[in-house]
Amino acid sequence: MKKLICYAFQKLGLLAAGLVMPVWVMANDMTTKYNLRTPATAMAEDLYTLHNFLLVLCLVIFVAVFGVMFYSMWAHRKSRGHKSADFHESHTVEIAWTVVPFLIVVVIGVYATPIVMAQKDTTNADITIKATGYQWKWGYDYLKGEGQGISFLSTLTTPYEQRINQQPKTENYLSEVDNPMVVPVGKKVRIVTTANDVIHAWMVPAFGVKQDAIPGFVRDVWFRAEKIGTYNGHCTELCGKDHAFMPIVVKVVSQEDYTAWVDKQKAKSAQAPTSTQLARANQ
Ligand SMILES: [Cu+2]
Repeated sequence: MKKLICYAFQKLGLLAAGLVMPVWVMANDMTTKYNLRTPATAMAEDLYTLHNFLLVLCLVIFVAVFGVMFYSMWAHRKSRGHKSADFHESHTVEIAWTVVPFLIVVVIGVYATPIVMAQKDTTNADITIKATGYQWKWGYDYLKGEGQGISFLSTLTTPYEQRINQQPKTENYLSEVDNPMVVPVGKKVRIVTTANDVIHAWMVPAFGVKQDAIPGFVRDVWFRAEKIGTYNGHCTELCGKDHAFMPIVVKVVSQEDYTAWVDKQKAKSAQAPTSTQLARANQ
C-alpha cells in the first residue's frame, strides 16, 4: 500500500513538473523578451521597481472594481427578485469615491516624486556631453570633463540591403553605428540634448534616460552606468522618414579604457586638417 502511494505521488510529481516546466520556461522567455531592459543604473532600477509597483496597484484596482461589479450583477440579478438599489445623493458613497482615489494618487505621488526629482538633478556631473539630433543621425560633443573637445557624428551602419530584405538581417540590425558614444563606468554623465532641424529624443532604456532634443532649446538628463557593456537606444520622437534609422549606441568602458579612448580621439583630431585648412587647400 505504502509503495503504491509513493508510486502515485512520484507519477503525480512528474506530471506536475511536466505541466509546470513548459509554462515556467515560456513565462521566463516572455519576461526577457517583453519586459523592460535590464537596468544598468540605479535610476533605471528605481524606475523598474516603480513600474512594477504601479502595475500591481492597477491590477489590484482592476480586480477589486470589476470583482464588485460582476458580483453585484450576478448576486442581485432580477431573476432572484432583487430590486435596483438607489444611491442617489448618498454622502457615504460620494465621500468614498472621492477619498479613495485621492489616497491612491497621494501614495503614487509620495513614491514617484523623489524619483522624478532625482532624474532632474544634473548637478556635479563628471562629464558633460551634448547630443544633437539631426535628420537622421546623432552628433556628440564632449563639452566638459575628461575628453572635453571631442566631437563626432554617430551614424547607422546597417547596410541598406538588410532593410529591404535583400540581405539576411544581422544580430545588431538597426542598432549599430560607426561611432558610438563612449563613457567611463561609475561616472556621472550629463547629456545636454538639442536638435538641428526637427524634434528628436535621446533615449537609452537601460539607463532610465529619455529626453526630447528640441531645436533652439537645451534640455538635460544624466546617468551613472554601473556595468561595463554596450547599451542601445533609439530616437523616440517621430522625426521624419528615417526616424527608425538613427540609433543610439553607448559604450560603457573602464576608466583606463576611457582615458586610452580619449587620447586616441585627441591624436586623431590633432592630425586631421581643420575645416579652415581644407578650405584653403581647395583654393
Ligand atoms: Cu530623430
